[in-house]
Amino acid sequence: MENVKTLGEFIIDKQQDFPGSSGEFSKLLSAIRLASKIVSNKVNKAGLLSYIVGAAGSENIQGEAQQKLDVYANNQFIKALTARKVVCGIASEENDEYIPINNEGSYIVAMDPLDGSSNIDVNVSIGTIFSIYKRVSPVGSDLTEADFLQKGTEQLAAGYVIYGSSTMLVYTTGKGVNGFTYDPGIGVFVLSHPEMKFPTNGKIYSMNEGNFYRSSNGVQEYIKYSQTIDADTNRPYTARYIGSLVADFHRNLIKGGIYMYPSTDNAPNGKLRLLYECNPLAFIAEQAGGAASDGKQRIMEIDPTDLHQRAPYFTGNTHMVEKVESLIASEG
Ligand code: P6P
Repeated sequence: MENVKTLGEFIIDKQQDFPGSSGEFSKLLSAIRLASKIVSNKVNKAGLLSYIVGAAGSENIQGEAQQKLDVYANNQFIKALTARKVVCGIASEENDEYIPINNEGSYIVAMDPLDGSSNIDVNVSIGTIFSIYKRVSPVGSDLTEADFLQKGTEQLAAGYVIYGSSTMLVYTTGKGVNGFTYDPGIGVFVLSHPEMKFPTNGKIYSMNEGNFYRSSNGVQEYIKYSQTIDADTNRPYTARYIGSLVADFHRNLIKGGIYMYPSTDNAPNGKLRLLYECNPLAFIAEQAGGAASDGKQRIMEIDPTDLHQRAPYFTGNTHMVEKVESLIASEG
């Protein structure tokens, strides 16, 4: 294990990036690290533990059947974050209302504890997505919804955990993006992908093309653009869609590409949730030299009005996001 930096060491090294934080922020990231290990352990056994796999018999606010692993992951992250006493409240995809934790805490967490959970039973990679803010209400007071309805530009940190062929934790605190791979043999995340950046040119596009005719003309034009043969601009692009946001985003971050979940005629605001899917991945995308948009504006500039609001979403290489934005703009 010579010359290997663990996530724990990395968090401590970077602590000076948070002047005035007496290690509170490090405690928060350590709680996420712990819960990620616990969830990874269960996800990797999902097929074996019949009590884990399959629907929990309940539904989340979106009316989606909650998988038992959803509920398990949600509980593990809430428990770990509560134990560290630095978090004042949590907004989770799995909870209709925000969860007050500790009025003395300074930090807000918005999370999708297990995104893509419909893929659990078919053994496809799934992920956790998290976003961290400073509360806006005074420490010691009761939380208000305003503490959660902050623009993505106010994020202190954001990241995701991908439970795939290996488990990785990728996060940013606004000073670049770093990826850590979990070594279950010794129970530590080790720095495996320092200073992650999108490759200069992306040529992968990720979208559920079943929505092609439900999408706007600009989006349809972009799909056709991606499929057009033009050697000078590396086209046709390659279509890759896993149907698990974290997996599609992570592949595009490493190989270059764009992920799109546009507005459709049956879902005018798209499917993805602004607070705990779009904004955290947008922070990472921008820190990695990419972009994230709702098709018309920088996604992190959107002023949220609801915990679970959705937004059309385009994220990845800047040249690809800008191209689809220009085609949407020319729709008139
Ligand atoms: P569709 C999973 O439910 C999710 O939120 C993302 O992880 C994924 O990219 C998307 O929805 C898939 O949605 O409509 O293509 O099945």
